[in-house]
Amino acid sequence: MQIMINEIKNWIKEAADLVKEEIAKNDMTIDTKEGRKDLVTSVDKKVQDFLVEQINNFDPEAKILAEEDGRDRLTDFSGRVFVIDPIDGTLNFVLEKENFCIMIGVYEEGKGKLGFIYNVMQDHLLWGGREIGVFINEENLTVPKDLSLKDGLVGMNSSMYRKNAYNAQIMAERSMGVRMSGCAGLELIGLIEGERNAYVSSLAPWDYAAGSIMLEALGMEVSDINGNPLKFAGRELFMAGTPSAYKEMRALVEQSETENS
Ligand code: 2AM
Ligand code: CA
Repeated sequence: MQIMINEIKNWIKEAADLVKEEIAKNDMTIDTKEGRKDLVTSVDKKVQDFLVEQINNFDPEAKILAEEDGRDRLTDFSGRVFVIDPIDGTLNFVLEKENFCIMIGVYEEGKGKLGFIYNVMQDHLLWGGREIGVFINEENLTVPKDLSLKDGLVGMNSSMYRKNAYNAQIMAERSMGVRMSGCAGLELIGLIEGERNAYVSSLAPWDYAAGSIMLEALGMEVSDINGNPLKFAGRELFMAGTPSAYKEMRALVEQSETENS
């Protein structure tokens, strides 16, 4: 496992250098996917191609689930699976040139083994898993405090908040405040480091894979909004939090469903 950890760290650092070079060149192409706010750039594709090539060289048998280039569906999770988001927070990448991440999750026989989230512009790598614990760069991370909903900041997607979906506005009201970074990786880093108590958003598997592995290693709760295991099949409502905040938020979700039925 140590060999694989070192390999993946090297790939991520090389991918990040590639991203920084592309920012400096300032000639990336930007296309839309499913609407004017759903962007993909030539850099997302270059980074994904680079990571796919490294994975194929390292383990030709491994399967890959990744956001771009028609690799976004996988039904067979047997063996080793790499789940990749080449750039998480593409809108931030394009508009802010910061606040985006590169993420890789490694699964073996359907079980989360290793997660990596790299905040590229801050040179901040979170990595780890159940067997080895979680690290920030080379520093071992301790399990964050079990913050209750009222004692911390909740990460939330803006549309859920606006529509008060699943009592999202009440979750926000009961917390210390809401944060919306536009980057799932940053929200998940916040939770892993104990700077957030929960995160709820509509996410795809490559948005939540790496973070879920590290959160579970730290004893945090991770599921879909109804408390069921995540499906790794398209976008779904993701919910994660400290045990206390998660429990309170799940109760608010259930309450909203009773009120609406
Ligand atoms: P992405 O940049 O890799 O697409 C923004 O709220 C966060 O949610 C980002 O991490 C973004 O990841 C993710 N996300 C997933 N699907 C999205 C969508 N259809 N529109 C906007 N953000 C999406
Ligand atoms: Ca992406």
